[in-house]
Amino acid sequence: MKIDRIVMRQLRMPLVHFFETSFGRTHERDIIIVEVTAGGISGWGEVTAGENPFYNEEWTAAAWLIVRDYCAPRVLQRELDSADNVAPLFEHIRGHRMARGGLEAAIWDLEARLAGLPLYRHIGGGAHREIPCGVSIGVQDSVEQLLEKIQCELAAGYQRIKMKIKPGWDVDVVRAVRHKFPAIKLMVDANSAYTLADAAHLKRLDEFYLMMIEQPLSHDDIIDHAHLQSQLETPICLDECIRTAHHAEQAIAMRACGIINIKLGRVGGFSEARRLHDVAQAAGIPVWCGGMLEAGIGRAHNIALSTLPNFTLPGDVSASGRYWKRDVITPPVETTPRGTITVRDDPGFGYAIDHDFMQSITLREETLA
Ligand code: OSB
Ligand code: MG
Repeated sequence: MKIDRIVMRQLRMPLVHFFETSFGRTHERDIIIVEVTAGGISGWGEVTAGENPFYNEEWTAAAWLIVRDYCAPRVLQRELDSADNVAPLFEHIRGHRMARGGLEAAIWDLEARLAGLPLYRHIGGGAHREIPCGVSIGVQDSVEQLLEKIQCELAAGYQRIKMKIKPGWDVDVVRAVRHKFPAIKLMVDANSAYTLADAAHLKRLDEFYLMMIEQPLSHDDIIDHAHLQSQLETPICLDECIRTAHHAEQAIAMRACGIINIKLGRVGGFSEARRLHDVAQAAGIPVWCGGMLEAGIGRAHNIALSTLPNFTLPGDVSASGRYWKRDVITPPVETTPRGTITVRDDPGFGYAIDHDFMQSITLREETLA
């Protein structure tokens, strides 16, 4: 396969509801879509970086430059024998895995289409034909609002609820949720808002029999998480800390977590995501697929990834309509009343691009050849 053209587009998409984490509130997303073309066939990828360098060090404006000036030149007009050989071409670049992963995933999608295969098959997935879905609910303006939102998501069939926590919005709020919903699968995500000095406070969450506490401590500190895990009953799930399969090996060896959230962008694409999946599976550590408020292309890639066998817990991949009035793919991603997404068998990521709509929300576009 030889890529003869790359088109980068930056889209602006307002969220249906704002999304608040411990690091801030997002009202609209600025999303980079990468289209790679070989012999008239296009593959598509999405860069999952946020608008600001607050989740990790990446953000949209920087990711644009990394893709354009560092990643694209390494693959354009070059004979590639396999999408699996793309990530090593980007290893020379430090960090910026979401930017690297957006282009890498597009090339996996392209290769699947050239072979006439659905992407999930092409990456070796297909263990699940229906993926179990949970939702991630941000910090709300009031506890009543949060309870109402949870009620609404449960009514839609979602199998587990993740709520964001931060100092001042944690133990008491979780208590209120548990009181109203004693039997649901419930977990919390702190996005690195605490330190080891908060260990006793976090230990108070043990009484709510949560499925897991996601990334309570620093975004780059596996060692502190190991110290915390030794003091908690509740399993820790690592998100931000795990950028490579090797990080997962280290975290597992140190008993820093009992569960891992895999995000395609955070680890730099499908090759590393698969390796990480395999490392966790061999160690008996379950994984689930995280989300970054993706538009349809990133969402569809997450669905494909979630069909690998060790994705045994409900992830954060949910219906397009929870995020967007209109998505860039047709049909939009929808869930069954059982709180699952049915995997589609069309070639590539399985959905059609809504080109006219995408064009109408494109802020800038650049063609590289
Ligand atoms: O930590 O999982 C996270 C959104 C933005 C940044 C980080 C995270 C999230 C989510 C949302 O939890 C998941 C989603 O619904 O896409
Ligand atoms: Mg998280």
